[in-house]
Amino acid sequence: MGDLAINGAAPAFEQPLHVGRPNIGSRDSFLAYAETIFDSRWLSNNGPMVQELEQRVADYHDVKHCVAMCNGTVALEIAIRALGLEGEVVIPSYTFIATAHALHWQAITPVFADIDSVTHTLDPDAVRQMITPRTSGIIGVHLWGRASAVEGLQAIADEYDLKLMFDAAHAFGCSHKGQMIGNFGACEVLSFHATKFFNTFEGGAVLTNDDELAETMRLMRNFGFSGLDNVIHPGTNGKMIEVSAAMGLVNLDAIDSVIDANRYNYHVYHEELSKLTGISVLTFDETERNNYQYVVMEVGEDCPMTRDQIIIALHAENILARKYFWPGCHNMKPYRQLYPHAGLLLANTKKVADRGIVLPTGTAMDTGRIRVVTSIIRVLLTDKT
Ligand code: T4K
Repeated sequence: MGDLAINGAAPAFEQPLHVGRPNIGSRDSFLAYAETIFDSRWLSNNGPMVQELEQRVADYHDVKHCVAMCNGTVALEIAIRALGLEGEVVIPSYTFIATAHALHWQAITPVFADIDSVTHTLDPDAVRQMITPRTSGIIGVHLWGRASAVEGLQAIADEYDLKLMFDAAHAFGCSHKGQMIGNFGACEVLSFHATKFFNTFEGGAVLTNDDELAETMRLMRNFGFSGLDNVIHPGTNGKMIEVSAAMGLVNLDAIDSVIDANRYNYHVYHEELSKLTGISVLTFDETERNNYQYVVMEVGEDCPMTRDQIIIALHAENILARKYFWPGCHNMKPYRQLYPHAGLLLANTKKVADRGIVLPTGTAMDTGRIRVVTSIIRVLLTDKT
């Protein structure tokens, strides 16, 4: 086909379409908050805006505590430490590298268990296989905002006396069986990175109903200080700054419209792409609350093109689709060298990581652009059949 950029035509889009283009609420409100920050000269250290954001995020998730942090990775590290994880912790390999690094960084061994190829989240039976006398915990990841097998993982944690926590970086505003994320396991960790549908520039938080755990994490994120000159706990600097909290407050005000845009985009993609054979779009349980922030297309075995061929063709059109979280953490350094045989037990991880394509969505997209993206995919696939 001569009208495709891979065949020499001009790209469909002059400017690149990114996955993870930030959603930004009212600029005027943000600038007003910034004036308040400057006037008050209160920039960091658990300021009033951080406290307000924590209260609102906790209320939003119907959970007792939200402990805001400077990013999701530090939030993971602090939660892992506050829970007293050590030795080995079972996690999926099919996740963002931060889940594994947050453990390795603290000399804890991430043990990769396989996922379910339909849900893309940890398969409890695979987790069970990986438990040893050194195992202290499990970290489930609510990938794409779809809840992990919460009950299955909790049952294993109870049986083996393990700590269970969740990496909920994708799951802000999502629910499981009618209950908001934040209420499962000992605690759940959110990311507010710029590319997440709810952002604070950089940021993250831990949600928990455990008073003691929340208090420990509050100490840990502020060097262990309890009042002036009084350090009562080991700690680090995990504090969120006021300007980040201000961005969070502004983006919380806009959250319903962002979710509406994401939901609408997802439905347009789903409707258009489900007409094609060889590919499918990952669905969400419409009876739950979803943020629809990731639109994930899966390339089936009957697809006339490989996933990588489709990605190359889309990139040529300036559609910067992504192959998150290929090739799996176990295939990245240092884990590839440390555990060279990990892949032997990760067949579903490989299968899923090799066929996923994440498409641009969010408020930077609209129906017109999405229809161009889907028609390019249609032409690509039809041309090959
Ligand atoms: N656990 C899970 C399951 C996670 O997915 C993540 C983060 C974490 C833990 C850790 O949370 P944080 O410590 O990050 O809070 C992104 C993000 O950097 C990362 O936060 C996120 N997961 C991951 C899934 O995606 P990349 O590889 O997409 O690259 P990045 O950040 O360069 O952004 C992608 C594209 O977005 C850029 O090409 C352009 C666009 N973009 C990006 C930024 C930052 C913008 O248009 N504006 C921007 O400001 O990693």
